[in-house]
Amino acid sequence: MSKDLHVRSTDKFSFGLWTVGNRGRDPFGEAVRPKIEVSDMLRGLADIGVYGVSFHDDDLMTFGASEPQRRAELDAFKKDLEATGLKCTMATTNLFYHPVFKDGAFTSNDPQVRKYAIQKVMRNLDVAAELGAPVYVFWGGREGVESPTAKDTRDALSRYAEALDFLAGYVKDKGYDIKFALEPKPNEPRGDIYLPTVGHALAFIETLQHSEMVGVNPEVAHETMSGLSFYQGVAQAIWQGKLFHIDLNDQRIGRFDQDFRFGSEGIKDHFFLVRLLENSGYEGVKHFDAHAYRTEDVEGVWDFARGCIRNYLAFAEKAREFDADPRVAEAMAYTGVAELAVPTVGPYTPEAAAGLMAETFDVDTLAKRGFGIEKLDQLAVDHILGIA
Ligand code: GCO
Ligand code: MN
Ligand code: MN
Repeated sequence: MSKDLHVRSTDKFSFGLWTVGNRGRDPFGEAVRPKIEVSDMLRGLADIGVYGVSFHDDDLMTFGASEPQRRAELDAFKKDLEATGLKCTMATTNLFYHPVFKDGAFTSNDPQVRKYAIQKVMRNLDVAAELGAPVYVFWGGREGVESPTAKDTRDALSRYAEALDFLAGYVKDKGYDIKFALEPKPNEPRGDIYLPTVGHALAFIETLQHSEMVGVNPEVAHETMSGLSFYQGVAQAIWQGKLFHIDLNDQRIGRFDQDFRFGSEGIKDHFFLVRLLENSGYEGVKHFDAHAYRTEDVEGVWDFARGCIRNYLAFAEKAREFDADPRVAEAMAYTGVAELAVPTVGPYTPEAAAGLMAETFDVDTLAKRGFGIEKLDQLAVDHILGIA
C-alpha cells in the first residue's frame, strides 16, 4: 500500500491557475481536455492541501474586457479565494500571448508596444496589491531574438532595466508591499531569451535602481534546459538573499520545455533541491509551474497535482532521514563539510598576510587526503532508494 504523506502547516504549496488549467495544447495539436472553471480549480486545489494560487492578468480577467467586466471577474475570484481559504501568493503579466508582443514587450523595437507592456503590468500590479500578492513575477518569454541583427543586446537590456526601474518606482510610490522576481529561461518561445539563466538574472539585478526589491524566480525546467545544475543556481540565489519565489516542475536535459510533474524525472537532483529548501530557511511558497501529460483527462490533472505535492513531501521526508542518520554525520565529518564553513584567512590585514607568508605547507601530505565522497554520496542514494 502507498504510504500516507501529509502536508505540514509550514508547507506553503501553490499552483498557477494556468498549470492545472492547462488544456494540453501544444505546437502540434489542439486542446485535449475541457476548461476547468476557476472556482472548480480553487476548490480542487484547496482539497489537496494547497496554500495559494498565482495568476497572469489574462487568466483572471478577459484580455481587453471593459472595466466593469474586469471588476466582476476579479470580484468572483476574490469570493472563490475567500470560500476556499486559499491565498493569492503571486501575480504576473501575460506579455507573450497576444500578437502585439511578437517582438517582445519591454524590449520590443516598437516604443508604443514597450509603453503598452509597462501599462499592462501597472494595471495588474494594482490587482496584485488588492489581492495581497507579495511577489510579482517577470518572465520575459518574448524578450529576445532569433536573429542577433534585430536588436542591440545592450539597448535591449537598457530598456528591460528601464521598465523594471519604472515599475519598481510605481510600486514604491503606491506603497504596495510587493517584491519582484525575475524568471530566467534560455529559449522558447524566442530563439534566445534575454536573462537566460539564474546567473545572468542575478548579475542584471545588481544594475537596477531598486535592486533590493528584485530577486529571482528560478524554474527547474529552465536551468535544466540550459544543461545547468538547478541546485547550484538556487543555492547561489539563497546565498545572495535573492530567492524570492521558485517554480517547481521537472525536465529532461536537452529537451524542449517539458513542465513535467515535480519529482518525476530528476530524482537525485530533487532530493538535494528539497533538502536545500528545507534546511536553508526558505520561507517563500513552493510554487508548482508544471502541467499534466497531454494524455490526461481532468482526473489525470488532479493525479498530476497530487503527485507534485506527494513527491515534494517524500523528498522532504527522505532528506530528514538522511540528515538524522549517524552514518551520514560521520561521513560528512570525514569529507570535511563543516570545515568549509570556517573562514580560511579572515579579512586582509598586513599582519595576516605576513602570518600566511610565514606558514609552510606539506603539499605532498595534503595531496594524499581522500575525501570519502563516494561513501557519503552512496548514503544519499541509499536513502533515496529506501535501502539505507
Ligand atoms: C514558461 C514559464 C511560465 C512562467 C509564467 C509566470 O516556461 O512558460 O515558466 O510558465 O512561469 O508565465 O510568469
Ligand atoms: Mn517554464
Ligand atoms: Mn515558470
